[in-house]
Amino acid sequence: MLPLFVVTGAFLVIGAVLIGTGILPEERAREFRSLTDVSIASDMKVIKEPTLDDNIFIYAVNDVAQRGIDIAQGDARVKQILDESKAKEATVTIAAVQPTVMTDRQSGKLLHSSAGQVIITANWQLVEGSLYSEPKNPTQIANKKVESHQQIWNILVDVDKGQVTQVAQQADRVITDTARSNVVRSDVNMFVPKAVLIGAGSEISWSNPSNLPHNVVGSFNQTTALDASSTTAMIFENTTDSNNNNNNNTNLETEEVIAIDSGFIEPNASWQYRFDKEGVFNYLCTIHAEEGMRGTVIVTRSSPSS
Ligand SMILES: [Cu+2]
Repeated sequence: MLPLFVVTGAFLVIGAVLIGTGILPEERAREFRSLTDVSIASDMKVIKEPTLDDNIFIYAVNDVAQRGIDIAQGDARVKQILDESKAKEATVTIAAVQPTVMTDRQSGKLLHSSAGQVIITANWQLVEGSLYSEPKNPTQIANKKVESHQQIWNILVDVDKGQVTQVAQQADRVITDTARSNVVRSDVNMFVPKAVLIGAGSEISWSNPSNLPHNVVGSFNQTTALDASSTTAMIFENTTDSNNNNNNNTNLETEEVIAIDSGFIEPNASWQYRFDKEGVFNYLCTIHAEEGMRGTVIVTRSSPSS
């Protein structure tokens, strides 16, 4: 199998490359077919993957950028941001997208910019005013009011001096919507709801009511038989589980990973995918990965009674 973090890494690199071009990412990304056009080889470093206790995802575009994260994490203001986000059970993404590293042609030495940038994004969602922390079946929350919140901080660091030079908070984004059955809304720049739980054979539709294109890219890890009681743990534990040496294996299948790429979902368009087998699909919008635009679909065995 292809480990998820490798694939994810490649997707995140796309985002980083796009940021670096200065062209609107949406325009550039229009040309991409993420799964075929981009080499997986890169300096991209996933520093921390989310766990059940600590839903923080940290990555850096290269080793020098990673120093920016270390510097940022030592800063009191950044610590406060992370503490407050944790209290809200937010999904946090910390992305070090700078500095540029280049090779000096004459000396062959690696050069880098001392101005580092770290983007921290906190996402959290509410259903009828309560934190949406456990994935639910979309039919359970259909017609209920869903609020999706996103806060982004731009942290500038001086990599050479080892200091945070600026902490700037962008305006909060809030999306309020009425949940619809089996629809995930792809908006600026969040998936709402961020995680859903469905039975095998169900179809999910990703709508795009925003004025930007988005995509749905990731690995559908068709893991062993799941039941709803173990699904929460599966969100984060599906990446390296290769030792399914369970003897009680009548319902177990060979682990199989399907790479899924929606291509562009244009404004006012939608895209559907039917999940025939149980498993976990962790995905992101490659264009807005650095803003934590990611989601999860958990597919359980369809209930025999339904
Ligand atoms: Cu997007």
